Amino acid sequence: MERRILVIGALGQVGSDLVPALRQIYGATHVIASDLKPATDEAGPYAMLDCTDGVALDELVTRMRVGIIYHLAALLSATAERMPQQAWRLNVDGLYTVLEVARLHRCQIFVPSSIAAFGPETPRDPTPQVTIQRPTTMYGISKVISELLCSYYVARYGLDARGLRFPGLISATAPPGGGTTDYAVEIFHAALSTGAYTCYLQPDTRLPLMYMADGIRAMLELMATDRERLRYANAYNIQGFSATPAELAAAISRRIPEFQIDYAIQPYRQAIADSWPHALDDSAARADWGWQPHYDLEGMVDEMLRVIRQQSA
Ligand code: AKB
Repeated sequence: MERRILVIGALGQVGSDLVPALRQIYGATHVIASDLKPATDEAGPYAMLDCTDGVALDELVTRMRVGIIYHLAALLSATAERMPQQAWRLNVDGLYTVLEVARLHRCQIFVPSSIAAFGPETPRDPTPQVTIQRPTTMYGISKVISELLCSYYVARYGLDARGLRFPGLISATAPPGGGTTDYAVEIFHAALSTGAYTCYLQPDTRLPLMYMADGIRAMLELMATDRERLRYANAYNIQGFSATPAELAAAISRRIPEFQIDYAIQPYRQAIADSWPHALDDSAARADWGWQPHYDLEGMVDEMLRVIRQQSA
């Protein structure tokens, strides 16, 4: 029997889109979803799991013959700033536990990084693949540690660890929860339900963003690429497009003319966004494994409105 795929943090924003995509490709029984909470559907095998519990994880990987792990469990930037101790425990201790199990069972592993791995001293327009990384948030610090720890396991143990520096991901499937880029998802639901949205970032705050379908495809493509081709296996810059809240609102207004946006700035989230890149240079990903986004701002807005309308029909 072929070794199976385990998704840790399967009920989160990325996992909610990744698990169905993996099940479509590899078959439902080959993809085990896991999270802290009970299962929300019966579409395939599911395990309740706290990824900081190494014994439980080891038992699951052994019993289910897991060969590939997507480790998505993490507190996002805004929540991590409110609860830095919990963020360290999940984002750093949790990753260490998962890497150890991956090492012992020789699993291939995907670990997402983020634009948060950069800080105010990083060149931001665009941010190069290799550059200064001195983030000022607990989430960002945990992402730099995660990149370095994965590199260590690759160099020291030959582990096949891979990852992407994700921009703000936009999806209609599941809400992000606790990030700085959550506005880019909330705005669509608000536009279609009340016709108005109050944004917590300044209208001119430019950030790299990506439609989730591109993010899922990027993960699958990276994991399928020959290892020898990957110069930066566990931390590739990728982005779909860059936009400000005002540009996003204008794109929505072109389709929903009555849509209104106003701004009530949350200083802590604004400070996080101000320390992040405006755009990422993703030329290394394009050169090494053929990365190419399919959705620009307009394509993403069309798709988000179409999918949310379909969900509520
Ligand atoms: C967040 O806003 O914290 C995340 C991220 C950019 O990693 N969406």
